[in-house]
Amino acid sequence: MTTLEQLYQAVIDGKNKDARALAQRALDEGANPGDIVDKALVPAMAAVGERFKSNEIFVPEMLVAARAMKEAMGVLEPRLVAAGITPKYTALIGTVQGDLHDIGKNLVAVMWRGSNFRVIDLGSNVPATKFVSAINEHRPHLVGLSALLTTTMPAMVETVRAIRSAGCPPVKIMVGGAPISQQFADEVGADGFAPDAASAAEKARALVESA
Ligand code: B1M
Repeated sequence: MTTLEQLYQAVIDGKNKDARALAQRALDEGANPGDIVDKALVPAMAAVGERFKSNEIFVPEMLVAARAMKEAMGVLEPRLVAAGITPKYTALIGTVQGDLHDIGKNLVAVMWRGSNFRVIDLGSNVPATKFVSAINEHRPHLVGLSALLTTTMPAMVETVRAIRSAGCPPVKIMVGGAPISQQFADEVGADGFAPDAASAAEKARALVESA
């Protein structure tokens, strides 16, 4: 197996020390840091997402793989920055006001990072006004809203409305969370919905690439 193939497998297996060492070895062997991301880390997280979607693995395995990816990125990031290679797309994400659930939102953020997005995580219990000011500040391509409570679905409606009416720079809006459906996304005027973190990564790319 090549070093990149070993790195791909180490991320899937959640072996964070190996992932770090293999990323360093790939650099030492002369691999381009952008290629290491594109040919090993992004495909590994995509494979993890597919296994999660088909219930072959569950949240803990996904988080362990994400940690391994983060370790490898720790080695690559200084080289990527030095080479002026930054992710092409920026995304904001947060759980809407009144809602403290953040595990699913964090997984979506992981999968977006694994798809080579720069992700700014606003956390949970985020008021609509904070989404609006963050969009104005960071000018993301995509904003993701998560809600886990039926009682916070109105806050999602309010947040989409605030973003659309505040004269923000153009941005795609994706919504998700256990009580959210495609029908609800259509009703609130979101651009996209995803039922899980792996689909959220696929949907994110489709939305920003179609813009
Ligand atoms: Co809460 N809770 N909780 N809780 N909690 C639920 C959601 C609930 C279904 C439990 C139940 O009653 N059976 C229920 C909601 C009922 C409803 O509204 N229909 C509930 C309740 C009622 C509450 C409280 C009100 C309880 C109380 O205090 N009386 C309270 C509310 C607090 C608040 O938010 N204001 C509360 C509190 C909590 C804890 C703080 C204890 C804790 C949260 C800890 C944390 O997140 N840091 C908690 C937890 C852990 C849960 C359960 C057990 C698990 C949620 C979770 O993390 N799932 C949950 C019951 C359950 O689901 N079994 C429950 C795992 C996670 C990976 O899945 O978040 O669905 P999920 O994310 C998925 C998808 O939904 C999707 O991708 C993710 C990964 O595949 N997704 C997106 C999520 N966001 C997305 C965004 C996208 C796209 C996809 O695009 C942007």
